[in-house]
Amino acid sequence: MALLPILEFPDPRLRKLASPVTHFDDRLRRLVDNMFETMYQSEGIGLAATQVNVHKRLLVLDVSEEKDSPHVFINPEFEVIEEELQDYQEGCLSVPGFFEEVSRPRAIRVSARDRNGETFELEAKGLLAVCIQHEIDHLDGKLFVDYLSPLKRQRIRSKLQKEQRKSA
Ligand code: GNR
Ligand code: NI
Repeated sequence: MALLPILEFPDPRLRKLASPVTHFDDRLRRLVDNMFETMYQSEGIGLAATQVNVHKRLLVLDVSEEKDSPHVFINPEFEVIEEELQDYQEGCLSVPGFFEEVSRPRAIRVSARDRNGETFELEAKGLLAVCIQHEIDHLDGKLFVDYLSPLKRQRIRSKLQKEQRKSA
């Protein structure tokens, strides 16, 4: 297995639209394994392929306390089943060190394929619903900072760019 480098805001590659996965092969399963390893090592609860510069529609997540509930979603789609919004203090491995409140629909129904290409459906609420919506946004080139005011987003951008210049 291998750790994959994570792109950081404002990297323009985070804005790419991911395309559907068409081949459910060993190469895909290796990518999934490497994404899990990268997510757990970074102490994230989710990771979208876009964040590791692979522009395919797949994401991994594990929102459990025990870190024993890995889930893969390939070509995921969702519909809102409860329009009422919930606020959650979101963070992102691609926006390190910043946490801000974002409002999203409370409950969703998701359909996706697993690593073998089998379709499945689930209903999600709470943190799982937040995380799935956050990850699908990544596949569409969207970041949680896009929901913030332009002023907040600009401040985050400047601070991160400064950090990135230091470590480059
Ligand atoms: O690790 C993560 N924590 C988190 C907290 C609140 C809302 C969403 C997230 S997802 C994030 C990992 C990540 O960046 N996934 O794309
Ligand atoms: Ni993220």
